[in-house]
Amino acid sequence: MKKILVANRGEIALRVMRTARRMGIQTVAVYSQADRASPHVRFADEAVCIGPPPSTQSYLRGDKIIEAARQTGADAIHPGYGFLSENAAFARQVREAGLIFIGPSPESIEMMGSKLAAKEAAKRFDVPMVPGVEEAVTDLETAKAIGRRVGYPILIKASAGGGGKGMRVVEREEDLQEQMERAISEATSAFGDGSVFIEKYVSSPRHVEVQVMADTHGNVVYLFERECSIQRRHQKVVEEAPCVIMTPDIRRAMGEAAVRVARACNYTGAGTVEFLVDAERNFYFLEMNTRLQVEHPVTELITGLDLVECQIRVARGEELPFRQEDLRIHGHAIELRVCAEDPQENFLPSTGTLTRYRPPKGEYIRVDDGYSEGMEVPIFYDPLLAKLIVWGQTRAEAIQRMKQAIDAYEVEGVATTLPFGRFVMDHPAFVEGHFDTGFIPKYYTPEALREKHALPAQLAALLALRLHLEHKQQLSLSAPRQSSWSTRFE
Ligand code: MV4
Repeated sequence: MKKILVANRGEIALRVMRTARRMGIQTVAVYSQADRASPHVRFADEAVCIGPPPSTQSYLRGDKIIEAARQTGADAIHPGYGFLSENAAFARQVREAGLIFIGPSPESIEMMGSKLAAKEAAKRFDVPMVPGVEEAVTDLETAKAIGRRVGYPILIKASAGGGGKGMRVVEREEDLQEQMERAISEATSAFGDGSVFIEKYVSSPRHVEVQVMADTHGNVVYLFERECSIQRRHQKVVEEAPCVIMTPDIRRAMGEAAVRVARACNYTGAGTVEFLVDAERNFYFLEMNTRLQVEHPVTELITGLDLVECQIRVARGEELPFRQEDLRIHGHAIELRVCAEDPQENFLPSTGTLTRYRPPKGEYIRVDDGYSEGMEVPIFYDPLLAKLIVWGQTRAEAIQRMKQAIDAYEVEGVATTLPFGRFVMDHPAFVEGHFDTGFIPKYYTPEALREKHALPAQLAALLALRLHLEHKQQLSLSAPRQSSWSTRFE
């Protein structure tokens, strides 16, 4: 493998290219007209413009991307995450063009893309599953029978959905018919596939996922777990590794279950197996993501591995250079997604120019970003500006370092999720590790953030007033109001 084309933009394109370069591999960037001046374009050895700003006309155009690979003589394509990364047809076209797709086979992507096929495969490999069914439910009577068997509330999910898309909670049998009809019609119009299935609804679960890595020689290992419960509308905001509620036994059981899911679909490369964990720490398979994930750096910081390097080695046909028993967890890592969104305004995307952009630096701080000062944040793509990742010997140390890093991060021109990250790091429930997927709806309000901001601002105003009064006092010989002010400020 001599030259890799990265079919992505922003921080992940840069992150993949950095590893490729370190491994002595040439890099090719593709970019839309909105990204001409982007760091990923400047960093790459070569770059090809693939179309207008909207991703449907650029980053989602598999044909143009494969053509760019041909033009530049790239022999492999890394899809990053999002865009074409879990598109089985694209993976197949890459292969048919005689190029290497740095990722799993089209067959694995396809199987895990269907949540029903994934459940069926996982079930055969003895992976714990939420009580429910592994086949499409089309008629009301079957649905009622399942509801009675598993008990309400239940959840109707779209087979072609995933990541929270196309889910409906049903509290009582009386609501079942209406919700079924809606779920089927929504799934049909959103995904072109009306298949739905039913699971018992697990209330207040934690979202814990296991990183797996598989080579083409039959070796599959798990690289431990990531806790991703701090989510807002199915968008993760804070991730950490390891997960605080794990015991060595649960970790091994979950890791081995994840490896079985990977084996069930003949997986190769980097993948993530998602689980729900209930209050009794039972875990249940949810779905498998057949790509490198946004939050992979926390796993890198606790294992010491470079997951992109592993992906490239596996894609070259090499054997994984480690076995399960060689792997250990070192310390604790936390990631905050720094998005151009305004936490004061219901996380509305915030676009504009980065008039000031100074990421923090330090031995235990890693910033994966794709922007620099002076750049415009385009409206066309994902609002992720950067990922702020910190490492500590302990979780408490990691939290402390994250707070310092957030405070040192300077961004002006667009609103970001940095203050929200500070809110999470300061929250007693987070600090104590007592949280689940309900954390944000339960604790977060824009007012809570405003109050936190208000206190330092009030103190600064009071201090300024005091200095002003002291100054005035020095100028006048008599100070008639001194006593009343000093009782207030001292
Ligand atoms: C569930 C669930 C409760 N019970 N399944 C949401 C994303 C998709 N991957 C599956 N999801 C859920 N499935 C059962 N049977 C609750 C969720 C869920 C959730 C899961 C992970 C992270 C955040 C979440 C927020 C709300 C609901």
